[in-house]
Amino acid sequence: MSFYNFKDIEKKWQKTWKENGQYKMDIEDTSKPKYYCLEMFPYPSGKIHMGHVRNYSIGDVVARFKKMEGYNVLHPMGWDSFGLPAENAAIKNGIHPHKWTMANIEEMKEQLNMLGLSYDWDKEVATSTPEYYKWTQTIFLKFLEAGLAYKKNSYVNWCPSCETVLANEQVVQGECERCGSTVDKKELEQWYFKTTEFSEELLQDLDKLDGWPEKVKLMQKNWIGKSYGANVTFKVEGMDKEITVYTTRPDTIFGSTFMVIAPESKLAKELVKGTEYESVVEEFEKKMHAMTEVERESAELEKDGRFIGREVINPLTGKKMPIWIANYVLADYGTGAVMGVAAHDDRDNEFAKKFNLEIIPVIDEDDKMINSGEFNGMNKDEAFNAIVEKLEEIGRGKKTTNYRLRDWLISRQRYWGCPIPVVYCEDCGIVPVEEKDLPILLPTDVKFTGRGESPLTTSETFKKCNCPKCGKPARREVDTIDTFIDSSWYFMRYIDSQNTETPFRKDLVDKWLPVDQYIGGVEHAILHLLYSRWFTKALHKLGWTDHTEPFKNLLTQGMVLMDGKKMSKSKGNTISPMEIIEEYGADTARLFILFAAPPERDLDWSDKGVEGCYKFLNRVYRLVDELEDVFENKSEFGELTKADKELRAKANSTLKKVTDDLSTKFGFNTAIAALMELVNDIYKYKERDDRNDAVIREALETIIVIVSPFAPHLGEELWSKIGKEGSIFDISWPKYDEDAIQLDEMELIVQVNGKLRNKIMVASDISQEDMKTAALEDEKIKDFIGDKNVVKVIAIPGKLVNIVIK
Ligand code: ANZ
Ligand code: ZN
Repeated sequence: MSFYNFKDIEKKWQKTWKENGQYKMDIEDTSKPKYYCLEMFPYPSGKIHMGHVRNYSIGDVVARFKKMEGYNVLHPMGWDSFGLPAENAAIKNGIHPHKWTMANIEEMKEQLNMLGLSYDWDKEVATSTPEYYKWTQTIFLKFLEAGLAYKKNSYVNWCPSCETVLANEQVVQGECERCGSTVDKKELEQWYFKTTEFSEELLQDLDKLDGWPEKVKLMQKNWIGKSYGANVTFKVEGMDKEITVYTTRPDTIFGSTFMVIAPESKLAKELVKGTEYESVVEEFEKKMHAMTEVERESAELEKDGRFIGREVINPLTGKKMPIWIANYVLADYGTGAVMGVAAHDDRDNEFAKKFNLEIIPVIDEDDKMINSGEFNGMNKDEAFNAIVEKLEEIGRGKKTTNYRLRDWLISRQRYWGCPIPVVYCEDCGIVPVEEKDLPILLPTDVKFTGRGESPLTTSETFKKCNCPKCGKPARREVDTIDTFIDSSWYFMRYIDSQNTETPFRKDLVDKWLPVDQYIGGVEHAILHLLYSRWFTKALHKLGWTDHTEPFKNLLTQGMVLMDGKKMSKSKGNTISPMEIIEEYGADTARLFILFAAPPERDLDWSDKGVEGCYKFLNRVYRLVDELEDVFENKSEFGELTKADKELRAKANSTLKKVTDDLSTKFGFNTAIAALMELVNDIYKYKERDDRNDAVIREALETIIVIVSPFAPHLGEELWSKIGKEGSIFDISWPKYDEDAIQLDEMELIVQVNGKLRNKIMVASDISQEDMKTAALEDEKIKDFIGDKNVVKVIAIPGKLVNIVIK
């Protein structure tokens, strides 16, 4: 007799797996179908948290199950290791970011291994290593060459606390996604990726992603924000100038009585140049800088603006319309100018009321056009087309579509990121670094002041260089690349992580993409997933891969909660995975987190639940320990009793259910529940005097196989305990015996007035009462009974039911 010594068991198998190279896989092996199981890689903060445990336990079950199902499974792990925390640690503790990061990676890797995760560490990547970022730079240069990367001057989101610019996606409700500070605006020349190049593909291809949650697709769709409308051109009165507006409602043009434009636009400045309104625009623009884009787009925004002394002429009514600057008009959406229609747009209505501007309704309650000249009486949808046609005819308009999606601002004024491989030369301008000179390494002689420009400006060795084109002294770009770019292609690098010639081999990536199952937090629904999709499309366009979508199936796991609240350091309600592993073992931690809730749902932490899972694993261990002698004889099933048949049916139907739960629906919690039932049944069965060893062997093996993806250390231990050679993870997932399950049922003959009327299937252990009910409720029998009276029902156990009617 022995006991469930999880500490020794887990240590032993982790060591054995490592020594045997258990999880190494050959990416070139084509003898089996491929399966790419990927979990979002972590930022190496140094410690894993429960969210990681959940994410990686889910992935590990999928990877182990798929391998046992016969796939060649790629299951890699790595590190999203550039980013601000390393730099902040450098400022605070004087440790170099590289050193801090590498130490954290070592620590976290050890923790992941303690969870018994089946990663092939030969495929590992860390985005902050020159071996990785060399290729990020190569890709940047390819994008630059193809016009997918460019530099422009614009108003950007600026976090005053992180002292860096942020992409639109990184501004959450007006606040910095990282630190929560209110985001400012700043005019800067910055690098962009042309995300808008693929707006339409990014939208259209969402339809192909059947394996993605609808809510994630909807979030992306809204973020891309396609709208249909027209560009309409207005002449400026008394000036040789035209203004084009974008409108989704050309049908309302007869009701347009004023024009509003973005206060910070070039257009506003041009219109007032040399007039008394110059200072009006200047002052109002300053006011706008204190506001975020989100505030300005919000419906609650109190409308404000200024008349700027000019008028335009409405191309259809010929009426003069005053031009105003207004806080609710954004410079970089549409054309930055709007035709104000006070009667039909809420924002324009509020604005017109406040400043006493004319309000003309042009559509009545029945959606019929009024006050609209030749278009009167038309339905508004008809008028939409008719008016656009008219505008096109007179050369004043054109049908257009617009996207909310903007280009992606990728430069960051930070040290711990991938250097942008370009130099600035007085004579040649922006010059790309030559590919043979990559990687441009991060210098080590920088000062972390925590203030001002990129820390790279403090490195003399870095800044100075020679122009690759003309050889004259030049200056290196000191900004680094947004870390979201590092994580936009890591799933391709895993496939060919040791390649020293190119980022990856095309044939391998073509074979291994798309990722068959991607698993991660829903907080990445827009940023990371959209960027990765864009990257795949961009690389496809450049001929680097045949694929246009990176992730075939996506599972977004729920959060781990504590008393209904998110676990977080600031709330002081975190539970450390290491403590749980110490006290109960990794297998218990994994089992609990997979059992407590379906993966997409939030999960409430419960000490009782953990305790319960621990007890269950103990129970499994004791059961095998007590019965292991049965594996010493090789007896056959022989003549089976009813109890034998029932246990066989239970074992096989459990295997069937678990196979189905794991292969089609991530039913981890229901699979574990079924396993628990089977364990209970064996506990009862083993007390019988007439127990059958072959039946017990079958049931126990089933339990061990089923428990192994969830609790791999215990699965492996029990497998060897019952005398099996080799790893349980090298066997094929067993097939259930359909006949054994059928034994659970029997054919029941149903007679009406002594004549056979139907045969129905019922459980073989059915009671006499249930036999009668089953017969009476059968549809065919009901028809025979019709409206006659049932006088008597006779049940003969194991055989038939006779219904007497009159
Ligand atoms: C006239 C009009 C009448 C409008 C009406 C709407 C309703 P979406 O659907 O989001 O694309 N607009 C255009 N450019 C703008 C900018 N830079 N800043 C703020 N608002 C802008 O919105 C398109 C509508 O938003 C456009 O259609 C325009 O107002 C406004 F009854 O034109 B509409
Ligand atoms: Zn030059």
